[in-house]
Amino acid sequence: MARVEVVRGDITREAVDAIVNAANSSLRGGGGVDGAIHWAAGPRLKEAGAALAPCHPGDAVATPAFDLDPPVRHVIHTVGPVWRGGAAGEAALLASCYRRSLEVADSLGARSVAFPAISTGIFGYPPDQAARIAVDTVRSVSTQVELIRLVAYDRPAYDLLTAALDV
Ligand code: AR6
Repeated sequence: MARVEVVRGDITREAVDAIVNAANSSLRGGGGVDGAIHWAAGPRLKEAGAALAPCHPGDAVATPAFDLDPPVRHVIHTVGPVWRGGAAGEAALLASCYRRSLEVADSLGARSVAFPAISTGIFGYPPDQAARIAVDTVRSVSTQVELIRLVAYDRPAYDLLTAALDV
C-alpha cells in the first residue's frame, strides 16, 4: 500500500516521478495549478496536451514533463468535475480522477506521485468534501505507486487534508 502524505507548497516544486495537473478537457492549459504547471513545463506541454484532447471529466492522460526539473518525468492531466451542487455525480467523478491518475502512474512505472486538490479552485468543489474524497480514494486504490503526496497550496487546504488523513 502506498504511503500517503500531505504537504503545503507549489506542486511544480515537488521532487516526484509524476505530478498531476487539474486540467480542463482541452489540455491546452488554463489558470490555477494548470497555468503554473504549463508555465514551469514550457510551451511543448500545450502541444503534447492538445494532441491527446479531449480528456473527459474523471479521466486522466499523461504527457512528458518537458522543462520541469528532474526527477519529475511525467505530467498526468486529469479533468475534475465542475461543482454543480453535488447531485450531478461530482463525487464519483472526483474519485475517478484520483483513481485514473494512479492507473496512469502505474502504466508509466511512476513510484511517487503528487496531486493538487483537484476541482477545489476554479471548478468550485467544496474543499472539505474534496479532501475526504482525495484521501479515501488514494488509500483504497491498489497501486504500485509507493508515495502519494497530496499538495495543499494554502493553509486551509492543508488543514482539511491533514484532518482527512487522520481519520
Ligand atoms: N501548486 C499546488 N496547488 C495549486 C497551485 C500550485 N502551484 N496553484 C493552485 N493550486 P484550480 P480546478 C491549488 O483552480 O478547481 C484551470 O483553468 C488551488 O489553490 O487550479 O480543478 C484548468 O484549466 C486549488 O486548491 O483547479 C481548468 O479549467 C487547487 O489547486 C480549471 O482551472 C485546484 O484549483 C480547473 O479547476
